Amino acid sequence: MKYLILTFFSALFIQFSVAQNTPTLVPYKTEKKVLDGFMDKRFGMFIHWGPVSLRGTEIGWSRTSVIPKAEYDELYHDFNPALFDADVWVKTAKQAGMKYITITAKHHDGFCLWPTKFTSYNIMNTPFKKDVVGALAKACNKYGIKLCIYYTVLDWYDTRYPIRVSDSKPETTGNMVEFVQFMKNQLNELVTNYHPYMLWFDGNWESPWTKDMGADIYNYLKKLDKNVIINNRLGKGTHKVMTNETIGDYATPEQEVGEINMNYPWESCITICNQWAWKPNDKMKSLNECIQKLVSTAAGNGNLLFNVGPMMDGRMELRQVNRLKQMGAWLNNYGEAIYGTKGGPYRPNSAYAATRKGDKIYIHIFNADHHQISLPNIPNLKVLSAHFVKGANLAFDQNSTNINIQLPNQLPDENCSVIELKMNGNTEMIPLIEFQKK
Ligand code: FHN
Repeated sequence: MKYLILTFFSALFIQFSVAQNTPTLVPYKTEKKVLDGFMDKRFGMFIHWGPVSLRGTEIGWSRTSVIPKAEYDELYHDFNPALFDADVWVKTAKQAGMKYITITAKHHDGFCLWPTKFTSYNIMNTPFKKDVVGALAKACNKYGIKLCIYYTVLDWYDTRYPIRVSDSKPETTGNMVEFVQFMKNQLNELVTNYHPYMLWFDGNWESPWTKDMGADIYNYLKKLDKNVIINNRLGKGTHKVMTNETIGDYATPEQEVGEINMNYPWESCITICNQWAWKPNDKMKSLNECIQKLVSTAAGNGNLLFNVGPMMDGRMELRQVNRLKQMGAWLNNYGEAIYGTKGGPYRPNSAYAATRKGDKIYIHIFNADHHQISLPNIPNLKVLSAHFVKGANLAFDQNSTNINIQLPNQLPDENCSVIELKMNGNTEMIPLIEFQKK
């Protein structure tokens, strides 16, 4: 009954907004406790995959610019990733310390990795003939990893969407009313059949898409599942932060660590190599860079969605799997300083970063060129102890201006050592402080 009343007033609210010719706002937002649970996870796997892996060029973007459109759109006839094993992918994410997986169910090229009833351009019409999204959903459930789905707004394949190639003039043959209904039909399939924890929208920057369409889709999804988390790419404008053009629950800086922000949730999406989809011999980030991206994101109070691009045969590259295993080994030691923490109280910089949880502050050391760390003092809180996480106690002193911690010649971790400061009170409300690097 309660839900019926809410739906009635939501519809009335939307009716009123449209009648007033004002943008339709979203009457229902995802609950804070659901978003807090998402932010506690801190680390997820992004997967960009599709028939384009047969060529090793960028998904969506290489259609026309690198591979002639007609040729790109026929690749699915040869797509047969016989070595695809959803359990292996999910176990790889789990071993890396990742808590959720986001798969490109449909990218800008319009190809669908699930047996959708609403276009024949899908995985069931390839030699592979298996439901990739369904297999991942099953494996995620088996291994306790959250399944999330990437779904692009812009679809350069489906002629109901007016734009055929990025930056080209919209075709008059397009029909956005029909296209939005097509989106709703597919999103209903995805939410009803796979119950994703989060939906990662993309492609909202082209002219046919409007903020009102985004609000309509957001409201539609909230009626299907009030707890599904939705990123900020259903509205218009920047992804980097939340603005009044935003429709969605959290901000999505891309290929960079977002600015520290204690006011609303955000997640940086970054590639382990350079390309989103698999590219032979692509340059892969060093372990040091991978760990520092993860730490700096958590220290900024955000999540890291770290992208891998599986190969045409369904395997992830061994070098990428091994890099992720190394990240998992680091998290086995220092995960308590990442998962379930808040960013700060010190603003991250190139030498140090900080996270906090209850009466603990974690100081992450990227490079310490001295045998002492000197932190600005935190008024009204006293340091009770200092030690490396899972390691040796450290000498420290505290005065009205500084907390000084003595460091050994040899730090425990060459990429990022972590110190736990136990304080005599809760640390989570301390206002942000600049580090001072001596
Ligand atoms: O165009 C896409 C790109 O291919 C990739 O999917 C990234 C991931 O966030 N999003 C868009 C670029 O902003």
